[in-house]
Amino acid sequence: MIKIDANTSGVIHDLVSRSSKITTVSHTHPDGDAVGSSVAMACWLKSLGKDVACIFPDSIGSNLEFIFPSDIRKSTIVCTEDPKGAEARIGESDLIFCLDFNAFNRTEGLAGMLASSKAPKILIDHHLSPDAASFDVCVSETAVSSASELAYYVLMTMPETGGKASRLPAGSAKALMAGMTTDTNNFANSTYPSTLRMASELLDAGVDRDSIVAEINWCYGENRLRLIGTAMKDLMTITPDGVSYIILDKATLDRYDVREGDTEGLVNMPLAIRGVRMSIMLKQDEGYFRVSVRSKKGTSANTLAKESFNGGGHELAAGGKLFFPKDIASPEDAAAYIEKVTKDFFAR
Ligand SMILES: [Mn+2]
Repeated sequence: MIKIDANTSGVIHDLVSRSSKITTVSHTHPDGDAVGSSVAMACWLKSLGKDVACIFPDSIGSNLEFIFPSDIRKSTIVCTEDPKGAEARIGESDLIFCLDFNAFNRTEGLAGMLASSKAPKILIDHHLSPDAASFDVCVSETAVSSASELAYYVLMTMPETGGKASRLPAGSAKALMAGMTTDTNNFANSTYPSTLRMASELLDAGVDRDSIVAEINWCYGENRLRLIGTAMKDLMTITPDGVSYIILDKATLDRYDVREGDTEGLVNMPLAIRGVRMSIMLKQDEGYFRVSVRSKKGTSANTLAKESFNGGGHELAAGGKLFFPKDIASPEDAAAYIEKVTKDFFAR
């Protein structure tokens, strides 16, 4: 069961009380949990009268826009769109909340700005091996569903809520439920007793879960389903070790006009096959593939992502990058690379 110790909670509350310009930062390619935990903290800080901004390294999928109240969206900066704005904001912040990532390099373009910022930094995260030295306060737990869940329990220890979800600003309550729901795939994975308790308390406090689930699941364009059809029928390969892999190259991404968020969840689908132990998806970008790895219990997605894809994350859900020409000579070599590294991985 999660327990935010009183000392940590007191330090966080003191830092917040002493600060007026407070900024949240989350990871590159923000997912529902990155946005949910950021918006939840921002709404709470705003309710305390703070000057708040959320910063994300790059663009937010249109499917996640529903999480933002309009005032928070207005004070949100996307670094790739406004790097100077992001730098200025980080420079003038007197406190920074770092949400849903474990090391500055997960924020790409923001990493240097965070490293040179003198502001105290509070980490709230659920990934393995946080780079604790970079943060002044570390709230890091891996046995939770999401950063949103941890943020919820941090907020519950604040005197303003007194442990009552009904005292959260409505925007925080909704964002926390949304972030937890996306990171658990609607309670399909990494669901703990504390996760269900949080969900129950938020429901009791009046959060409209049905509309959140509808926003998450029913918000895609036709292109996404057409892409999934092609991916499953023509692009999925399954190796003798039970590794499924799908490579979305540039031509495929262009043909289906794939935008941020369109491939969400696709990597989980091959795990539905009984004999598949691990699923890998590659998505081509400039000079590298974005890599997602998922696995079933007993197989470590984190280890493979760390060893072979310059990444890491959670035991059963991790990510990374495969660079060309550094790791493979050209994009066409990706399939052979996956076959080789997974064969070696399962051979030991
Ligand atoms: Mn997360």
